[in-house]
Amino acid sequence: MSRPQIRVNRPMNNVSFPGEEVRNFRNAYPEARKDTEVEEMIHEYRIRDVYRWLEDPDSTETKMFVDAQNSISQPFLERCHERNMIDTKLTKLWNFPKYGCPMRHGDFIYFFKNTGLQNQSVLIQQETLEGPEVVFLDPNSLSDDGTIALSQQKFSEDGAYMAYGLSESGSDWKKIRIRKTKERTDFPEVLEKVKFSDPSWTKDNKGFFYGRYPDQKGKTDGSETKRNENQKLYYHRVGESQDKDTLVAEFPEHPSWHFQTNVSDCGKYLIICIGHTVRDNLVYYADLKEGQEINSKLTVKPIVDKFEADYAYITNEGSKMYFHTNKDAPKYRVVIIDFAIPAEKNWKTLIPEHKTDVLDWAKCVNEDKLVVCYNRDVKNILQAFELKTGTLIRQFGLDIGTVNAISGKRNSSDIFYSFSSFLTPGITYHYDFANPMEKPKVVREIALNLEGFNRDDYVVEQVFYKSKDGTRIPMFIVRKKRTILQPRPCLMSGYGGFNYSLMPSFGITGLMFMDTFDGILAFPNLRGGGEYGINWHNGGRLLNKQNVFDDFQAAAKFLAQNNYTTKDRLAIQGASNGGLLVAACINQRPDLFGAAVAQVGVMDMLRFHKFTIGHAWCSDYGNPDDREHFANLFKYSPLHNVHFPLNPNEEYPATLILTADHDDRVSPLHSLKFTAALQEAVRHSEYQLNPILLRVYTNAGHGAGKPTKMRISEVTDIMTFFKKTLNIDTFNL
Ligand code: X99
Repeated sequence: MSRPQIRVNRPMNNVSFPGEEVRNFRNAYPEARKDTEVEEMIHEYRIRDVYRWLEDPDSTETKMFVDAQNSISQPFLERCHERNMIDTKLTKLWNFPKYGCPMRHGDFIYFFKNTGLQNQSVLIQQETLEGPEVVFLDPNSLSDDGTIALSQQKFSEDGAYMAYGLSESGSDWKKIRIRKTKERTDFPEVLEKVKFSDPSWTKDNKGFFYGRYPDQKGKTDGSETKRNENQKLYYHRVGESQDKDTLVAEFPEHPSWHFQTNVSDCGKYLIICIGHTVRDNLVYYADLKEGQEINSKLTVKPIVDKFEADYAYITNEGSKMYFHTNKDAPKYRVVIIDFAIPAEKNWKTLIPEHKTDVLDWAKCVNEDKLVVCYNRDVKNILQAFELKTGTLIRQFGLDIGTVNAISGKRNSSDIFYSFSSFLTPGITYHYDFANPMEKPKVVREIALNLEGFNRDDYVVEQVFYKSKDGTRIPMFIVRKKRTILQPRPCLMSGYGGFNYSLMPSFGITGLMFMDTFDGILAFPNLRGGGEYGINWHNGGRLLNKQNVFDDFQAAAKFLAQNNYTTKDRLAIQGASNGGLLVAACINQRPDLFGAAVAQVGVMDMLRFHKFTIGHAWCSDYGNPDDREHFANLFKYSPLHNVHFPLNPNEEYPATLILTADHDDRVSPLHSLKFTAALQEAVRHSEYQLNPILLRVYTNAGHGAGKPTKMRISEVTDIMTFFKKTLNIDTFNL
């Protein structure tokens, strides 16, 4: 083992403020040791992995690398007079009360509320919508810095108990506790080693099923990189310790399997949806006999035993089970599978696939109604159908935007649903099927009272542009109304993967960018997403993944050609799979972008499957152990495609790479290795004047549950970075 060799050539603390250095950083980057001995033959490729040592998060050398990077990026982002002004404005913009969608459980109504700047939203309990608000669970009281987040909650059928998961420092790991809803006190037990699993209560309110991972050596706090394998299904009884839990199902021959369970609405079945990646699942079930103790393994029977489509349980009438599926329906349908005669030829379609719209989800309420949400050209449509006949009975009017949440129960006639869009932070409606003639009532509207910000000054337009292969790609553009378009600073964000649809949503970051820089926002809906169903996903995954990058690059060209922006004013941003998108695109077309922010990205496409839940992404990326997929991944893997800029067109845009020490979804090693390789590649190029910076946050993870204070500070970093690196002509604070 060679000695740590991190050298910061020119510590930035020497750079004087306020005349700080913005360009020409090449000599400042730390020199990371290249271990030329790590070399392997994979398929017919000889692959060197000189920064393999950065995969160990605990080594002194890795910690020194992170410190050295932060010691450059932090002063860059913090030592400028604009930062404080940006921080002050952002904090002001953020400070308005936010409300979640109310939900009824037992005798109470619950909803999340944030007064404005609270680190974590508080779960409020009420007896009636108009009644007093009682604090039911305040995560802010659980830690000083707001890093303990409430990451899941499931109420028992009678509403007497709430099983809830707490996550620390942004990790995917959860600790489950149970709260009595009347007393607002907890049972003593804490269930550990839980992730990727929602509890499902049995209808006798005595306990719930949940997935647990085996004990592992070393840490289990989210800073470790160990693969998540061998999840098992357990039953927990309220009031007992976790070691008394009953193992109800395990599949040791399939270590990658993970489980989503539902206790059927009638209580007589446990439906187990089994995934091995993040796409396609099997359906198994077990009988739950009334009054019978769950104290041994359940007998599970397969209904769907091939990974070829998605299935999600909606409700059931006896043995007739209603599923949301894309089996033989790329835009999804509602199908009835009778567990008594499960052969596929006996399946009945209740709501057939729509010609153009994607059926996103369906929920059973009022005993006999299905509330169904569609996606039509990246805008949601909400409708109600008869459960018995599949007849459309109602259309809920909605503006252009997204249904973020719905709450309702099969045995209750009313629903709450929340809507938001680019310029609408949130409206919650109440509708009661018992009074079908009454219109949905607005129960809460999040008000934006921002000084100087008038929603009517802005427009949202949807354009359709042609990608490299001629495919028509939708894109939302949000901007100030103007009589003539003039090139403005533009923030373009993308994701393009995992069948996930990037729907219109409200964000303070976007508002801040538009207001402060007189900027515009662009959201292309790239292939690989779910916007047009499974064929849209297929168009941007596996051997088609390059299409996603082509779609993003075509969007940049469209925006410049149509006078929305110019290359030196165009910033791109993406997180997670979107971080991969940004990194791949700056490697492929550095000439199209002025600045780039890649957050928590997947950067080493040859080894992503070896860490935490990475193996589950083979459904989008392909399996590197497969020769053909390996060859494809090698072509775009950000780590393996950095270049030495040979001329000004090959200069990388100003690039900010962000990650966090407790990100156990996408391990920080991806960003660390990519930064080391990228800085090394550009180090001796006279054409690389834009900075390449890495910032590693502490006590933070992939993004979920991040305290408001840290969110604001991260957005401040990003905005400060843009202010210093983009061509910004207006600075309005
Ligand atoms: C995931 O990796 C999801 C992980 N995950 C499960 C859960 O596999 O959160 C699972 C099973 C049961 C309950 C909860 C979970 N995802 C979600 C991908 C993208 C996603 C992800 O986070 F599919 F949308 N990635 C990070 C993909 C590449 C970068």
